[in-house]
Amino acid sequence: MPVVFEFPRTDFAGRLFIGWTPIRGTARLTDSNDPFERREIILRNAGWQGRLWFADSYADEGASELRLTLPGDGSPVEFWMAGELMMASERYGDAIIEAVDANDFSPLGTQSLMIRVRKDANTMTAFERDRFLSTLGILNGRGFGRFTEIRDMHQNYSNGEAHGNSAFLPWHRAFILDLERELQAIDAEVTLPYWRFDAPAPNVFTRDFMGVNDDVGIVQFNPGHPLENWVTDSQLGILRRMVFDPNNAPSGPISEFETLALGGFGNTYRDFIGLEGNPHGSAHVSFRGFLANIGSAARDPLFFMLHANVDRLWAKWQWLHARHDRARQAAYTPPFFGRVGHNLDDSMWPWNGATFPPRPTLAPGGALAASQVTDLPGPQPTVAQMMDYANVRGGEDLPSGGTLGFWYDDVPYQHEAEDGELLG
Ligand SMILES: [Cu+2]
Repeated sequence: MPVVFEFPRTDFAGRLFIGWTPIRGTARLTDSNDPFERREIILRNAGWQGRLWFADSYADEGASELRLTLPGDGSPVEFWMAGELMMASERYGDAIIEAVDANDFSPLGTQSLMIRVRKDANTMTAFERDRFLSTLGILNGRGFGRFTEIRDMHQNYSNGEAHGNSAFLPWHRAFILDLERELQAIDAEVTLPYWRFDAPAPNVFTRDFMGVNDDVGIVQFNPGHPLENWVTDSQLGILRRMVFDPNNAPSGPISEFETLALGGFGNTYRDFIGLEGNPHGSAHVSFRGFLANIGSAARDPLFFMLHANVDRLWAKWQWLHARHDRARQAAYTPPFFGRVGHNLDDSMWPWNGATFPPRPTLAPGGALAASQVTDLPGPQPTVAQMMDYANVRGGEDLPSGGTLGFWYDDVPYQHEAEDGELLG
């Protein structure tokens, strides 16, 4: 094909995964014999699921098509693109950039990719659901897999690092990201779905997804389900009994609207962190079994979907109130007495391996899993590194490497300027 695309960051197999954060790409001509030729092309969507928008500069409003003029000398021409909100991919290659001739629309080149974002577990497709479950089952490996270490990171001894203090949200953001990256190392097309605990999720509490209650409180699955041999702490099965009707939302957790509204927790982090009690804690105790206690909660894979929603609420609150800047007290408030692990520049346990008091005496799991999509936050994340997960403050300085590599299907990307004003 005469038009070739290039992007700063692809995985080991040359695959391109993006989200809502704009990335810079280039297109160039490879077949011209005339260095003074200028060929008009159009970039457009040719996929059947994931949809992109394009722009010729970072600051420009995106559109579903973009006209570019490529010089005959083969030098690359820059453009910007991102996934279109709510139009994410289901699988790799269902989003395609196509370059066509601006005059006769003849095809000149394509690039397949995936717009990979976290989705609502209740509305994800059976295909997405089964891939997610299958990676989870592999990670658990009947109790012999890497999941054991992930589970051990969230124990009673983790309490002072992860709960009841400022870094509750950053710590759990890193924790579920660690799990998601482990899943993606097994299948790069998987993301961690979120369970909206304030809305009915009848498709989640089924025998082919997260299982249903039985009489003794062990979750039941269809035969052959990837989680049917789930083992944690040498015990087979997931102890969970719902105390709500699976066709309704649990009655405890306050709604997303109440969580995010100014009349709810308000627009400062100090107040917003109150969500640790309700809805977060209330969602946990909507069940008996593993989820109801800190020391056992992470034995239930539903934990990670519950926490993906807590994290999504934080992400949405950050977007609503422009709260990604570490320099602003309203975006992050360290604790009064500076408990280590909760200040902006503190590295977080267990990824930092710290075992000196007041940290726990052991640090399971090692470094945070790496990503094919980004170098951030590195093996030993700090509290502050969790804040601007989509690089809304980076602008064009960090075209691809500035994100943590995850997005939520309903949380938009919006550039946040120096003064905290929202742009774009
Ligand atoms: Cu927790």
